[in-house]
Amino acid sequence: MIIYLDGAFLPKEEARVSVFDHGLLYGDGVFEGIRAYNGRIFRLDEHIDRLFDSAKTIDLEVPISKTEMAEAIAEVLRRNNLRDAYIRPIVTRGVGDLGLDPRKCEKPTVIIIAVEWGAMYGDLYEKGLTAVTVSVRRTPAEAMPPNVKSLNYLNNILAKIEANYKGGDEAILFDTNGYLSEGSGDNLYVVKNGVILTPPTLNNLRGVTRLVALECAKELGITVLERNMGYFDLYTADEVFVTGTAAEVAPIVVIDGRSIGTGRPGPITRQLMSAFKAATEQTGTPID
Ligand code: PXG
Repeated sequence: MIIYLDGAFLPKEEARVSVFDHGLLYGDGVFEGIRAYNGRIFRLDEHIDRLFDSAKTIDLEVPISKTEMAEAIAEVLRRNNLRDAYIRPIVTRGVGDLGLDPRKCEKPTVIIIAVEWGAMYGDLYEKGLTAVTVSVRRTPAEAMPPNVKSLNYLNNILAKIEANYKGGDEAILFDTNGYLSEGSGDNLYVVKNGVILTPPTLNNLRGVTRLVALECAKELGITVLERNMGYFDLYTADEVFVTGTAAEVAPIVVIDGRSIGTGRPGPITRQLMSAFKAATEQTGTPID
């Protein structure tokens, strides 16, 4: 396995970062999760834009350009002979001292890891996932904007831990106002009377898959409304599904023990699953 680290392409064993890197010490850094399908990187520009926007928000200057980042990502895939992959670019604040002041960090660390990875939920795409709502709230935008894909994922990890204890495949988080936010690593949608409802993106991550799913819905002639929602909307939905680079489009059929709709993946979710699959097969930035 070849890893990109600060301009070099190194074997996994040699790709090491300092214990004084603020990415490790404070979660001070940003990352992305990108997929490649059949030799093409899916929505590469959108992911790179979001990486740079995340960095901008935390006042972190990415030491390479967007074009160089795109080229480095493609090169990692080429060097590892990967055509279907999950790609993880990371930019940390870099090496500093044991104080949190980022001015002590001279230069950001840039890492790109790529691994072979298929469907995240296996046979659950057919059966549907079980989800549980969790007590931990999504970090409010006025504290740490959920739009920043930062290296501090403890908010999401606490949600995942709670879901694990409660026996759910995925966690559903509310924000501090009691509105639906998102899953631990994916965006959330409710289908009611043929309309797709999804929370506005102030209290969740502006997912790239969300963007694609909404484009697919538009092409299919399905109305999408952004709306603040609560428990009621979730439990009384005809269908619920989540989207993410890792999860892709995944149906949720049980929430907190309640069966959602028919208890089977619904027709609108299924339509979006195939439309999304087609998009991954037909578009993307070629690796070569
Ligand atoms: N919300 C959150 C909090 C995320 O982390 C998404 C939504 C979906 O965004 P995209 O752009 O991927 O459609 C994400 C991204 C995992 C894992 O292991 C998932 C993400 C990131 C890191 C790990 O499930 N999802």
